[in-house]
Amino acid sequence: MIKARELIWLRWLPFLCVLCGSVYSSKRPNILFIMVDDMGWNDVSYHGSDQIITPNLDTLATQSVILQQYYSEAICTPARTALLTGKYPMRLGMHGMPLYNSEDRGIPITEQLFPEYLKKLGYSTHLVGKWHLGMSRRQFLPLSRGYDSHYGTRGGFVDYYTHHKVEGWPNGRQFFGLDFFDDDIPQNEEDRYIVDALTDRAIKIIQNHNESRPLFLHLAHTAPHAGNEGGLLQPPLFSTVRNRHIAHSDRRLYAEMVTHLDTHIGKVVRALANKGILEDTIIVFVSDNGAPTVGQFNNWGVNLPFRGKKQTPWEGAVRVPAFIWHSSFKPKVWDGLMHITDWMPTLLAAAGGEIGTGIDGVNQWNSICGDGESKRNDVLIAIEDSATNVYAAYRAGDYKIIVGNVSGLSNGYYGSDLLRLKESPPDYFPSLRSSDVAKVFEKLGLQLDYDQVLAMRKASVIRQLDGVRDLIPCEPTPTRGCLYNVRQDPSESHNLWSRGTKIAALLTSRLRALWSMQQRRGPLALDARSDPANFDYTWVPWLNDTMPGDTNNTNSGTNITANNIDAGILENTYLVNKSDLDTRTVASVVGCDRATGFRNLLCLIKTVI
Ligand SMILES: *[C@@H]1O[C@H](CO)[C@@H](O)[C@H](O)[C@H]1NC(C)=O
Ligand SMILES: *[C@@H]1O[C@H](CO)[C@@H](O)[C@H](O)[C@H]1NC(C)=O
Ligand SMILES: *[C@@H]1O[C@H](CO)[C@@H](O)[C@H](O)[C@H]1NC(C)=O
Ligand SMILES: *[C@@H]1O[C@H](CO)[C@@H](O)[C@H](O)[C@H]1NC(C)=O
Ligand SMILES: *[C@@H]1O[C@H](CO)[C@@H](O)[C@H](O)[C@H]1NC(C)=O
Ligand SMILES: *[C@@H]1O[C@H](CO)[C@@H](O)[C@H](O)[C@H]1NC(C)=O
Ligand SMILES: [Ca+2]
Repeated sequence: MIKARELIWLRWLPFLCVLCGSVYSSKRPNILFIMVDDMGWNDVSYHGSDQIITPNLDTLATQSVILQQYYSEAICTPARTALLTGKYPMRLGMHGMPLYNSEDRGIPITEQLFPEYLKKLGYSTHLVGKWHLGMSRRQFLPLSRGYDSHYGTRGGFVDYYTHHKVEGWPNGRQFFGLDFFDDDIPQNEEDRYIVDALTDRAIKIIQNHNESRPLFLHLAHTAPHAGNEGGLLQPPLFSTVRNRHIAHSDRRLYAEMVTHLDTHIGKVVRALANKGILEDTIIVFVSDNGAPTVGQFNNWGVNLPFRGKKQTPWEGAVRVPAFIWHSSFKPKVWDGLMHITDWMPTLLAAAGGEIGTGIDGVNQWNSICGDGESKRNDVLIAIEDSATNVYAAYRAGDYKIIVGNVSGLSNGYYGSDLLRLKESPPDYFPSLRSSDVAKVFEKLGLQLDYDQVLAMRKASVIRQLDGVRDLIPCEPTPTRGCLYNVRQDPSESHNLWSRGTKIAALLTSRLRALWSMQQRRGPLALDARSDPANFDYTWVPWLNDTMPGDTNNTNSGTNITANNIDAGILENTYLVNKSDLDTRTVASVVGCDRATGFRNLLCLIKTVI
């Protein structure tokens, strides 16, 4: 007997051929790209946790390709830069500290962004939610960068109810005003909970979509990022409490936000089904970076079993929930290495378009479709060169090094207390069955299969295979880094630096080469002319596109002029040794020494040299 699950694949078979085969048909898929903000690995239930139940996401995820080795950037602006350019943000001076609203900086206007590529393929392109890639000049805004419409916020975060941002400067000054727009029009009268307002707009875009064109809907929720300092946790006020079983009050409020987000993502999927375009829509779900469990703008999200938190070089900052759904996909947990820069070439390939050249992202489409090997061997995880911290992290094959100065960062394990339960959580499978997504799937002939869902869920749990735990977790010093086999040791608790000197040398050398390609950033430059008090308490562009920058740290114009540190701090660190950068090659650093026993690395070298 053919099971329901198989039936739906038969039913959707035509799309399977269109999408996964090399032959491109004239119908381009719709793309719903959902990015949530600051959600950690342990904040969804499909990774195995019974604490915050996310039935809509789990129903989708367990019918998807779950990306188990997916890396994002450690923080908002770099993540969004990488997504929309396909480049490591350090090439564009967009790495490190995220943008202040009052900075005259954005993605260099010489870059062609992902929505611009899609527009050339005929897509109708909409951003609903957060931008955070420049707002000092109109030329930096979404409507100048390939989006037909933008509804939402231009900066890093806002209050969930007033949609205002309070920005604190390092010198103690405060600026505050509305940051919520419908294209150019400030939304002063809008006072709905932000998740609801964004969802409503996303649904309207789907309902009004003219199917003669394919749809790109980029839904960039601001939740569950913290609000302003005075209201970090902002659960929906008038909805039924769903998480009484969580022992810690703050964690419970956070869970209410996540549950609400999950429910509303279900509504968007339902809208696609009602429109009759779900089968022909690719749905991507990702978080932009790991949760800030502690510290500034903490939201009580949890990244365990990963180490660290947002804005660190540890896995907790960059290994985030990620999956891709299409009706033609056979559900699986894909173990291939993937980076956020890969989305642009991958989804452009799915759309039958040009991939773009000179980028760091690689096209993973056929690998994801066909359960193939990853098309990438390595990931540049972080390069931070701010005045206070200089560090970098890099993964090649299964190995990852962290070098530089991480003192002052959060290098531990956070949130185990937050995971405590005081009563039983809702039953898992019935929760999924009653979700919007499950009901929509049922209507289309896909009945959730208990064993299949549990098998997917089990396969997406992170397993710690290396049982050795250092007494004191490694932190890099000026004379040595930390080295981990993150496939065996995803919690980064067993440092291999002294055992694996050749690997460490290889990875350090390649990291140096990458580091030499970075577009350095000048010191933080904030412009008081941005003060919303000058503009009826609204954050608006305060510079004309043609006006020269007040500082040398702007990315406007054709030249990037961020390079105004002469005796830069980098020269003082052991990592950047100019004489090393040019001459060293991979081969000269490490021979193919089979005796080390690190067979995986040897394979890697073979493919790299
Ligand atoms: C959709 O777009 C096509 C082509 O531009 C147009 O002919 C058609 O009238 C549109 N349909 C609706 C419902 O607006
Ligand atoms: C490391 O950074 C901290 C600030 O975060 C600084 O105080 C310290 O001096 C730095 N250490 C080195 C060796 O540069
Ligand atoms: C920018 O240009 C507009 C119209 O061209 C003008 O009205 C406005 O005053 C200019 N703003 C600044 C800050 O120069
Ligand atoms: C920008 O750079 C120029 C030349 O290096 C320098 O004279 C000027 O003071 C800098 N301006 C600012 C605001 O840093
Ligand atoms: C860009 O830099 C080049 C070389 O430094 C200079 O000649 C040119 O005038 C600059 N262009 C702009 C728009 O600043
Ligand atoms: C930099 O490299 C040169 C040549 O390889 C070496 O002599 C020097 O000691 C190195 N400097 C540091 C700080 O490692
Ligand atoms: Ca974020």
